[in-house]
Amino acid sequence: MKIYLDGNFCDKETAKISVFDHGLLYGDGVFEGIRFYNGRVFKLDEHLRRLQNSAKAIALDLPMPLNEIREATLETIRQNKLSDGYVRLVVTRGCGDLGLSPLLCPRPSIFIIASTITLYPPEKYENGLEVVTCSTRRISHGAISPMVKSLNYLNNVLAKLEAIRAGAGEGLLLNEQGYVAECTGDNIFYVHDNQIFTPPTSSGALAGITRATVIQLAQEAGYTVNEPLTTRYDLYTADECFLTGTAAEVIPVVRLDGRPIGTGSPGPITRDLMHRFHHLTMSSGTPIYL
Ligand code: PXG
Repeated sequence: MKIYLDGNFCDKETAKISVFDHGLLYGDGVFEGIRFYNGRVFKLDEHLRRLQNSAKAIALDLPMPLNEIREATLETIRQNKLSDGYVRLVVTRGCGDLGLSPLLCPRPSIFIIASTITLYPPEKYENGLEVVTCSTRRISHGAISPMVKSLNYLNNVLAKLEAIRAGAGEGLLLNEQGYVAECTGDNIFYVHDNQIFTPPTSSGALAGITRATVIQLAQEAGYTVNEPLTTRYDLYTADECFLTGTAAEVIPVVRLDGRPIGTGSPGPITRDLMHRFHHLTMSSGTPIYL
């Protein structure tokens, strides 16, 4: 496996980051998870734009222009001769000393891994996931913005652990006001009376690229999509529910906190959108090999 690290390609064994890197010491950095399908990178420019915004929000200067990061991403996939998989693109604050100040980190580091990812067992895409509400709340806008895809994922990691310990496949995160934000690495959608809903980003949902894609696909298919403040009651009483994310794609949810959602099986609108999403991933994106 070839890893891109600060301008060079190196083997997995030699791709190392310093123990003085502030990405490791303080979670000081940003990342993107990007999928490629059928020789094309899905929504590459949307991911790069979000990376740029995340970096800007934490006052991190990207180590190179966005078009060079774009090319490095494509070249990393080429070096590994892959046509389907997952890219993890990480920018850290870089090496500093053992103090918080980012001013002591002269140069950010960037690395790009092209590999594969499986978030949920294939069976769950057929039969649906069980989700539980976590006691861990989504990080608030008053702390680090939940819009930033930062290397600080401990909140989400602990929420995921809660879900696993409760025997569920995924955990639901509420914000500090008790409104539904999203899941640990996915956005959430639900259906009432053939209309589609998803919590607004102001509730703490990441502005997911899959979320935006599914909203657009749904609207093009003639569905109404709204983004209201959402409570667990809205989910418990929904006809259908599903999650979206780069790693998850579109996956049905059939139980929340022990209550069956709708019929307790994946619903028709969920299946329709899964199908439309799959079709789009297979027929669009930035070509890797020209
Ligand atoms: N919410 C959170 C908190 C996320 O981290 C999403 C929603 C979905 O966003 P996108 O843009 O991917 O539709 C994410 C993305 C992983 C992994 O390693 C996690 C994500 C993406 C890729 C891989 O578990 N989370």
